Amino acid sequence: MSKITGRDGNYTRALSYIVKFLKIDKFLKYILMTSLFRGIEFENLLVVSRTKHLARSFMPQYFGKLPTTDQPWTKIGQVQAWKQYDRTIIFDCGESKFSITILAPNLLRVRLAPQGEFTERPSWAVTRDDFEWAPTPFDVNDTDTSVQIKTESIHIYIDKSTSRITCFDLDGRPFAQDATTNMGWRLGAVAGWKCIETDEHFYGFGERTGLLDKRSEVKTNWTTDALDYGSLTDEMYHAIPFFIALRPHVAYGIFFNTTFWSQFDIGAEQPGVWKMETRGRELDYYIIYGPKPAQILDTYTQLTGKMPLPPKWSIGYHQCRWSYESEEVVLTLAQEFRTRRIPCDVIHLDIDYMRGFRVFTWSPARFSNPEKLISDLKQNGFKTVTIIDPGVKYEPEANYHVFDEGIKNDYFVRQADGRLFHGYVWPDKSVFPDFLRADVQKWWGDLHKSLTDIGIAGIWNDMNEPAINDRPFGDGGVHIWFPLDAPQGKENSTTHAEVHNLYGLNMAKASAEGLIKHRNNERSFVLTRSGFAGVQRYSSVWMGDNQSQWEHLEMSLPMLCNMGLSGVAFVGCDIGGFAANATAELFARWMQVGMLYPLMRAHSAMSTARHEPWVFGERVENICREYINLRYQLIPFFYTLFWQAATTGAPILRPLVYEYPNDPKTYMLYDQVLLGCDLMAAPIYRPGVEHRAVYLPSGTWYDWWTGEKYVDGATHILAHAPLERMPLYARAGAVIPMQQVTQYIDEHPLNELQLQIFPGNSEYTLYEDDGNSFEYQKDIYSTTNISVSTEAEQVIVKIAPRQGKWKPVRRRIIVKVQGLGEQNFEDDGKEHLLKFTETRFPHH
Ligand code: MIG
Repeated sequence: MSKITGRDGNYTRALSYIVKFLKIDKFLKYILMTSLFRGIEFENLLVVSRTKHLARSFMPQYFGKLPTTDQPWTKIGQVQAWKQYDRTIIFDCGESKFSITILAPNLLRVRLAPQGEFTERPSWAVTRDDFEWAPTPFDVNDTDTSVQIKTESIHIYIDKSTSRITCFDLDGRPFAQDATTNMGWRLGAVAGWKCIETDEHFYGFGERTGLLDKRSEVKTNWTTDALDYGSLTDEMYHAIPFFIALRPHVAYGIFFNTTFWSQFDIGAEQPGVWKMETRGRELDYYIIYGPKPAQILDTYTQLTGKMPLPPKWSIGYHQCRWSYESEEVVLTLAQEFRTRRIPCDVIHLDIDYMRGFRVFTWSPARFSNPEKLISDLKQNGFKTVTIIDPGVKYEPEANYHVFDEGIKNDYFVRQADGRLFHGYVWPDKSVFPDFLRADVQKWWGDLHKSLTDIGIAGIWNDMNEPAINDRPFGDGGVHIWFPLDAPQGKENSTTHAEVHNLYGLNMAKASAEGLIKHRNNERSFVLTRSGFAGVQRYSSVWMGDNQSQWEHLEMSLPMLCNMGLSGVAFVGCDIGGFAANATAELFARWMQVGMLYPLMRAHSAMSTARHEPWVFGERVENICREYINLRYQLIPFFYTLFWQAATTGAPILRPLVYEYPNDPKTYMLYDQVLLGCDLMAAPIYRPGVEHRAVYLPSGTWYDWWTGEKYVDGATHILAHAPLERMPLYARAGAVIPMQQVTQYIDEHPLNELQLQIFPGNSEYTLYEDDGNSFEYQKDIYSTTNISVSTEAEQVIVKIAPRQGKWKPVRRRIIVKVQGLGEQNFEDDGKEHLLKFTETRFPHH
């Protein structure tokens, strides 16, 4: 153990600076500071207090590098023998064994059993067992020094003397190459190490603050209430142990199949090496080859599941606040939207609608007739979403049905010694359902009937990391979680250490399944704060408690892009910022950016100023209206993107690197985003800024607002963006389906569909269905292929016959070609070929 002495110049100063900003209590900070300067052994100090955890969670980049007294790793030995069993090859390395299973031409699973025994592991996040993958051909060759496996798309090389695994693409470029230390274990942990190639960049990692590329950072997977997060925060609400590594022409994904505490170190400990470590018993990970990011996500979402199509109304604008605290307040709010002609579909009710924060109850004083409220809102075109937290008020003999039923059936988490676990959350002393259990999930899902019976259309799950205090709220105290040895589950029983990361996921699952069951053939909306890999199967997610600060607006785009690159497409941040007060300018800019979020919800915290679109005066109100209107016009475009996400796992909001993976200029580009592949935004996220550089990747682009054409990109332009303007561009060939502005989705049948087209060459598929029922799962949907081709002065738009069983109402299709005018026809579902030329429609 090395000492960090007070005389050690810069290093100490750097550390003290870090300590200064740690979120720990003042006393600990004082001890840390003084010890630093006295040269006390740092590690001992960390062990003394809970600071160890906090230090790691707040300053991983720095503290990850501190010398520790951890045991050395035992490295895997050489391959002594190997044997193939169907699609799995098992390598015998003395005491330990590892295996490689070929699941698809671009997908393999690697497992290491340090003690030589592969245990039957429940598959918590992976929806497809190994045997469920279609058979795929591959060859295995044995030489003196290596075993070589070839699939249709990759080669895998296993060096016998070191057991190192290296993959190659068909052009012989290596990827996912084991480092010199390749696999190892020590008491309570297993790990794997691989090389970082020159110019390799790292994306995904689930919910992460900071910018886009995570090289040189440490990312821990442990669901946490990340209150007051900033760009250096490590653990977040969601834990998704998945990332994509990318360089020109080569990209692969790694899904680390462990629900235990785990961590990626992307070159922080050793530049040139990335590491994955878990406190689980086995190393178990999947390598997914691209090379296109789209291919990686498609395969990754075959592993962890695709999202279902949400109801169309949930793609509209959501208004939320902690709290709209009474019926009157909610009704006035709803009326404001309609009077001011600002579209809105959803109103969220935060914790104050409940009676003393008891889940599945209503405050009789403030919400005396929820059924009437919800039906009034419904008449006015609003859907109501209520928050539900996991903590159940500990309240014996008080006729609180949720507590009584839970106790009677022993549904709540207990400690290892059998005593009921309790902690403190909003309802004060509380107990917590064991969502790992199928019977608890069902019970919880059924509790939602009391809400769906009165018309609740969606559920918002909060605090499900779970966030728990050791003392009543307001009494100070610290965050705790269930004891790590607390038993959980029934069929697959284990301890909290293994399934901590799954608590939010399983709560969201219970909510989603309850809603499906109790809302007859209507799709519902679920929103969860915490989740794990695969959360997209059950719920949308938001990035928790952000702040009304420019930095948080800026960070929102890379955060959401990395979520999208982690298989979770239906994501959003609180527009305007949750904590603190937005300025008028910040709010206007945030609404512009918010229009791009797949989940467009504004929210603000208790004791902040109100943040509705109209509170900042007329100018900002007009801006909000304009951008919310644009969102509503773009609903057919967004809905088609949701369908793409549901069928292929593609993100809705994409960083440019997703579409241009061979263009290194996109690798760090976090402040421009694509919706699908056709619309690109370059928002303003700084105060007082009216101009910004915009990178136009190769190809031709059009300014959305002025129609100005930029021929052959891969260049920067300077965009002018006064407060009313968010720079927006369309790719040549883009087909953007749009509709009339309505005040809410399904306000009235739409007798027009507009196709906004930009000259170029491309193919587009429009997806449509009723937007609300599950009939689409019975093939009641339609797709329309539209192709655009441009030659000299002429643009030809071919709308192919509509495919599928869903039929729109009577409508006209208006085709507008940028700069060349418009034509329209009655939508008869048949083929239409339209020609646009300069001469017929002169430029204006
Ligand atoms: O302890 O329900 O992130 O969106 O408004 C705070 C009150 C609990 C945290 C959520 C936030 C919500 C708030 N909740």
